[in-house]
Amino acid sequence: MPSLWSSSSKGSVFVGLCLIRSISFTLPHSSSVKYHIQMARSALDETSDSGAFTRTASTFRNSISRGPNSQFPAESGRYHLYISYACPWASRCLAYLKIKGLEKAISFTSVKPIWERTKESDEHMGWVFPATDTEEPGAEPDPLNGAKSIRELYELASTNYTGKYTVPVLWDKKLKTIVNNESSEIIRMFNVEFNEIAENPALDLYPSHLQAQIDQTNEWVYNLINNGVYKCGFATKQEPYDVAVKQLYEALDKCEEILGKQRYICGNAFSEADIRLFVTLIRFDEVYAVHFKCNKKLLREHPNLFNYTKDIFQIPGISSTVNMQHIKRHYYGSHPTINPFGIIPQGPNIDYSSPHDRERFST
Ligand SMILES: N[C@@H](CCC(=O)N[C@@H](CS)C(=O)NCC(=O)O)C(=O)O
Repeated sequence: MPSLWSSSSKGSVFVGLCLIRSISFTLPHSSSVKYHIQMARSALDETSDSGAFTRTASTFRNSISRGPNSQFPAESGRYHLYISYACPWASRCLAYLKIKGLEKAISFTSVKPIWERTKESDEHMGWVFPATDTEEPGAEPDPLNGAKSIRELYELASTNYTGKYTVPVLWDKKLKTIVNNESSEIIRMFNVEFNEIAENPALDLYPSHLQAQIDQTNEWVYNLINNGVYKCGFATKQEPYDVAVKQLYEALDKCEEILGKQRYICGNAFSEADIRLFVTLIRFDEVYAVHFKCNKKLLREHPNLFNYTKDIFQIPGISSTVNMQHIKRHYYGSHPTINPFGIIPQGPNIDYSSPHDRERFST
């Protein structure tokens, strides 16, 4: 397979890699479950012939639960969360881990920010661990399996896995497998299933009276904003880019209007929908505006959205989940089809710990 990193043949290589095939397989520890996945080796392969970015679904979809007969019971010390600080999906899991007070119950490790070769025998580029504690501030060697890459963890969990090697990965130390690699499900587990051991069990970010509203908000926020910025950035033709940008800015305008009337996106109570929106907003001006060509209007030109982002950043525990060095180095350094020389823009270095005006709303 030709290398995506070969600058002399970028265009044709990219088109050549846009082959997505289907495959069915069974994972260990879930004998009755057949997984049907779309083969794509990285996000860079997820562009169709029309030039539009289409994300493939996550594969490992087991649940940790409090139930007595659970295959994956909510035990302290049993699970490990593998993340990249760069990744918005992994960061929302880490945000939950922090605000629910699960740090003693669930350990976590971040990989290095810039994708590297994961094997000598092929060209795949992906998340890798540093060799030592000091090599990369914020990242650590894999403490459980001594894996060199996230890919190795997927290969330990399943011998015939051929999908993407994504973070987050929720790992079971006892069964030595991946419980779940879908962040929207991991955060729901963290919200309630560990309440007997969480330091903050009373915090419910998906309360029953708000569930319908949160689900409905998540739907458009995911499609138009969280994934919307990727649709802008990974489009390989003008038209899908134009469509994605239009939809993104309509959705941001909608948020700006909602946040002019209430403190949070689903009312005056902080909820799951806020964490899901926040992880994209915090990356917006530093990365997406430049790297993904979302520059029609900056986040800091939306007064309500900008102050809202600061408000959430200042919730205890959240700022520690934002490592802007990792975020910038990852995006600008890992997508050679978008930024072939890996130059990292110097600005804008926004201080999200500065005062905001969101206390004007009652909570
Ligand atoms: N559906 C997944 C998406 C995770 C995802 O796309 N992670 C990206 C990083 S932001 C990744 O690991 N990509 C690896 C690759 O594309 O090879 C989730 O929300 O958990």
